[in-house]
Parts: sequence; structure tokens; C-alpha cells
Amino acid sequence: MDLNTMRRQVARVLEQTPTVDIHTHLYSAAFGDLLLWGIDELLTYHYLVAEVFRYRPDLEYIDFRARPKARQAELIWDEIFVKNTPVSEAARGVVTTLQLLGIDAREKQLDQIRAVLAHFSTTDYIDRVFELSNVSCAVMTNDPFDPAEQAVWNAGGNPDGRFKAALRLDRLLNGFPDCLAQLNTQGFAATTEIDQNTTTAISDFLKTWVERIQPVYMAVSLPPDFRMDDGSQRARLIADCVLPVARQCRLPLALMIGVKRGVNPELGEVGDSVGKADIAVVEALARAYPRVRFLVTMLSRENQHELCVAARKFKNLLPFGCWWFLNTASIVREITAERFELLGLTVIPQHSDARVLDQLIYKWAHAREVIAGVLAERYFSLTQAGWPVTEADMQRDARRILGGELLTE
Ligand code: RAT
Ligand code: ZN
Repeated sequence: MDLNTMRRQVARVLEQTPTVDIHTHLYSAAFGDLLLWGIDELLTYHYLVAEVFRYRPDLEYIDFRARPKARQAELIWDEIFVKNTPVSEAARGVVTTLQLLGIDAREKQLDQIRAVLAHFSTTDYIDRVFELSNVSCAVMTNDPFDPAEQAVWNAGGNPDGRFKAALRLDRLLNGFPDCLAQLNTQGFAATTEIDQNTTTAISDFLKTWVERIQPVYMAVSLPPDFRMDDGSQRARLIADCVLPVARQCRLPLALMIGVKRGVNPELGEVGDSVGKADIAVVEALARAYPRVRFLVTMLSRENQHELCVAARKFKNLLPFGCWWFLNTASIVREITAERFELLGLTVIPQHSDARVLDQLIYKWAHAREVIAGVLAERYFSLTQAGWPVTEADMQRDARRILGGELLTE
């Protein structure tokens, strides 16, 4: 078999493998308006908002942000898709999504696209998107301090098995003082002093939320200068509350390292950037807490090779995903090849980070295509070395890396 035939075969196997998407910002229908979907949401995705200012440097950030969402969507459509060719990864994603939904966008009429999508109910659309993307389960990002989410969890939570929870700890760990009032309202008597009483209260808070939402893991995003030995509130809360609860509840802790929040504050949530982190902090955590499983993704391209090496040294480290600015075809290809070469099939190559339901369609179409290309090359060189790889082997491997098997190991 030649390499191209093998590529096609692997691509087909990956397309047919139901995928567990281990990090999204999606919600089930029970969460009402928290679940975003449709063309206007797709167009106002923050990755594209960042790009529109590249084409229109004359635009004031504040003026753009003051527009209603529909007007923002129209502007982005016009600038990136009509007056220019949508070549960036996020822009191509909209095109792939429309194509796979069977929407003819050749006339570039936004209203026509809106009209097609207006026929769907939310629940029908969820079914359609899960079917088209072949995602079997999407892990949400659940913030225990968000009142809108609390209302849903208190009213019985999420009944849809295609969505699973993840307990996100950003507010607790990165802005602890701002959480105190809410912690107390929720019945957990914490104070600014991280003493025995406060660590007990926070641990109880975590256990209560674990019980309530049954998360697949706990997670936090961290800046590039994150350290455990700086005596910060964050480091103490991680050491004294989060890691003991992770251990006790047998929950992995996902560390998403390397985000510099608010580099351009005028852009709001669009203004975050990237910085290189110190892999030593990951090594130290993995070494000090061998019984805790760490899912790790790092935002800087420069950290990827050392993360692979760290995972060779610590079996409790599981690298996952090509996060955010790394989620472009050329970089996913590079990182995925590096991971397979250094770690075999013991990584979760990608997550979608979808914020808009429809994005599952393109993020997984694009990811599968790149992963298939990389895997086909590995298989091809094995075949050349006298080690034939059967379709059954490919299916088994695909289930392992896409099907969520590594998460439950
Ligand atoms: O990729 C993104 O959409 C980012 O804005 C973040 O949400 C990041 O993925 C995160 O989870 O913090
Ligand atoms: Zn995310």
C-alpha cells in the first residue's frame, strides 16, 4: 500500500471513531442560553474577533465591542469572508462547518445562512452536530462560582449523557480573595487567611461540587510564571486543598499552563496571550504527587518538546490537546508527530476548545485530518520495516487516542 492510500484509510478509520472531546466550553441544553450555537456565534468567536482588527486597524476596540452581536457578526463576515479570502484556521473553520452542514455559502449572503439555521431547534441542532462531528461526549467547563450554572446544578443538573462536567478552578485559584463572599454564601466559612479553617472549608467546597457535578477532572489555567514554591495563595490552595481532594476523589487535575491574561485589556476576553512556562513546575508536581494524575496542556510551542520528555519520566502525566493558538494545522502536525514519536499512543492528541456548538464540526474535521496524516506516516514506515498494520490495529489505536480510553485508565 502506498502512503496516500494509507492516509485515506487512516482518515476513514478516524472519522468513524466516536470521539471524546475532553475540553470544550459547551453546555447541554439544560443550561439554556449558556449553550451558544449558530452562525452569528460562529462569526463572533473570539479567535475571529481578534482577526478582524488585523483587517481593520482603523476600528476602535471599544466601538466594535459596543455593537450588538448581530452587527459584529456582519462586520466580521464582510471583512474576513467577503472582502478577503478566509484563509486563517478559525476562518476556514466557518467554511468547513457550513460545508459539512450542507449549507451553500457561495453567494456569501449571511442572511441566507441565518435563514437555513433558523429552522433548527436547539435539541435538533445538538443531535445534528454530534452526528456530523462524530463526537460521543463533550466535556464542559463548569465554574462553581457562576450563578447561571449554579441555578442549573441546583435544579437537577445535566441529564444529557453526551455532556460531562469538569470542575474549573480558575476563579478559586487565580482570584481567591474575590471568591470569599460567594464561598461564605454557599456555606463554606473561608477567610483571607489560608489557615486550617480555610483549607478545610475549601476542601469541603471542592468535595461538595465534585459530588454535585460528578466531574471527569478538576482544571485550572495558569500563567507562564506559575510556581508551586512562591508561597502564593494559589500554590497553597493547590497543595493543601486541590491535590488532597484530587487524591481522595481519584480525580485527575488538568493543568493548562502558559496563558497571559489581559495583555491587551481593551480587547476584553480576546486580549489574552501566551508565554513560555518552566517545565520544572510540572516535573516537581508529578514527582511530589505520584498518586495524582495530571492532564497537562501547555500553550507555548516552545514548551511542547520538554512536556513530552517530562511525560516519559512520569507515568502520572498525560499530555493533551494543542491548545488555542497551537490549534492550527501546521502546529498540530508538528506537535502530534513529536508526541507519537516520543510517547507512542499514550497522549490525547487534541481537544476542541469549542465555545460554539457548531465548532465541533470543523475542529474535529480539521484535527482528524491532521492526526490521520501523522499516524499514516508512522504506520507506513512500520509497514516498510516489515510490520504490517491492519485496519483492526488502526481501529484499536483510534479508540485509544480519540475514544477517551486514556482518561479512564
Ligand atoms: O481557547 C479558548 O477559547 C480560550 O479562550 C480559553 O477558553 C482557554 O481554552 C481556557 O479554557 O482558558
Ligand atoms: Zn478552553
